Amino acid sequence: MIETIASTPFDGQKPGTSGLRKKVKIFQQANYTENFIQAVFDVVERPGGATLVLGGDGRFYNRTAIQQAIRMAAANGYARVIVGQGGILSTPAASHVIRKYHASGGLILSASHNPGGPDEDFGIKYNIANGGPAPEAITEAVYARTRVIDRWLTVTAPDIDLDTVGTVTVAGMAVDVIDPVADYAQLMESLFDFPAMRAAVAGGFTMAFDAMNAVTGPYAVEILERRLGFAAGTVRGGTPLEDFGGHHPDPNLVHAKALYDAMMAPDAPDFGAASDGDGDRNLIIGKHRFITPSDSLAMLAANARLAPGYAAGLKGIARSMPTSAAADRVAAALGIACFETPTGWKFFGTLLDAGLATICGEESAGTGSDHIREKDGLWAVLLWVNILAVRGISVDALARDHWARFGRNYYARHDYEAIESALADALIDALTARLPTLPGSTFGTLTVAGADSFSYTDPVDGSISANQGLRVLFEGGSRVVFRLSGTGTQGATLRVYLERYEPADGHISGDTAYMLQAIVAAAEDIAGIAHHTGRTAPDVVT
Ligand code: VG1
Ligand code: CO
Repeated sequence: MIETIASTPFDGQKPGTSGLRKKVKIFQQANYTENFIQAVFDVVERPGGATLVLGGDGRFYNRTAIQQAIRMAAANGYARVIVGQGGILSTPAASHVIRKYHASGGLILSASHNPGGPDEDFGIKYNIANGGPAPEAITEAVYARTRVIDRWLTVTAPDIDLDTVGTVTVAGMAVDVIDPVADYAQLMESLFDFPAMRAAVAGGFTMAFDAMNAVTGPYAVEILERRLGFAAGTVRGGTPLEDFGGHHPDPNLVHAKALYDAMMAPDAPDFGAASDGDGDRNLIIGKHRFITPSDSLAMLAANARLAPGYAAGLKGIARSMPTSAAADRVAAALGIACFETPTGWKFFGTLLDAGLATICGEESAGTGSDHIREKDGLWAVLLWVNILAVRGISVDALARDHWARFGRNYYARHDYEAIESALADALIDALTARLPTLPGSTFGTLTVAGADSFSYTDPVDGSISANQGLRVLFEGGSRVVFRLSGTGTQGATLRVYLERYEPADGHISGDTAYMLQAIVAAAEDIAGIAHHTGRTAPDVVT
């Protein structure tokens, strides 16, 4: 029997860059999680007899939210729910399962790279039938609905056994508990040259993979250790924990420092990688060579044909605006289009669906392709291993070869976290006002060629997204970008993206921090970060 529970709206249920993210304590308030899920069910399109995919990154509150979502799905007329065993589905696996089983959409319970646990973060996002994050038109409609919602629907039913694979019935709705790894592993086998990779491993190619006690552990153990034959122990932090062992499951040089140190040690393995809370990000570090995510996108695109799934070549490349222009140079050399989108994977969906782009990437360690509609951490790792196995060279040699051909985009991101929102807004407002005066002015040796607030018109559906970051472009291809994060749960986070281009015949083997010094100084002069925020150094440099 369907029950209607009276409720009243909560403020602030506005999805950000990737779904609704808040402290667990906020989600635990009576009706809070239910209001948001009901708002999704109230606005999303679905045919009669629709299937919903459900899974999360296993963080604290995952199981509670999943049990409640199952009852609510039954009350809202879904015919079937597909849920990962233990309530687990990595974000890329969820995207694949939505597509494979022709679901009308899915709820992914994750706050991705944010920390987890009773005092940390939780998140919910909705993905549409193509497997990708709901576009802005839908997230806006969900938000509008949360502001007037007055009830949510459920059924009286006990929690299901999430740990046993099989089908159960909840108030007449079928719930399939599936192995979260099997479909995904099969997809990876269809894209990559597993025999070549197995041969490389058998020939002594070694690797360290840090799953950061997040969702990718079981996927990585199955694919890397069982199917490719990497030694037991190749996967570190392979057990998903509700609090990620107290760490931020964010694969960058700060939070994956242990992996970085191991890769810089004299006895480092050939290849190192890590993934984030929900498995959609990747960090790539070769023996004694860190690869920036922007470079990784460019290098993967340049070599993708070496993997069977991409042997026919790429249709196009897409990158988010703050991501370096390294991929643009590869696209130009390949004679294919390169698209520049706002931050967030939801902007790649239309390009992938229309067949305009094959590979996409973001500077924040997200890379993926048209095999699904999310970024995919393990996919990027496997494409790297596939390329290295076929070419038979080291990461360092591949990088040097790439820069010698395309030039090098030195790159770093400086994050200033938990700034008081009013101060961050004042900085952005002042800088926005200053933009028109910047072209032609000089900062040290740098001359401003152009400055604007990035606005994007989707080439497929014509939708416009304005205010997506402030860009200051210097002569010669260097630049600095400023934007505020849309995933944080505390105050504002200012992201400053720094990029310096050196042509192939320029200084391509420099130290990144040294090569970016002039851009860092210009960024401070242009934006007045210390003046506005009182901060004289970033909290995180990646
Ligand atoms: C950040 C990254 C962005 C990424 C988003 C979601 O957003 O910058 O590139 O798409 O996180 O990634 P923001 O608004 O905080 O800069 V994940 O792995 O959290 O789903
Ligand atoms: Co993520």
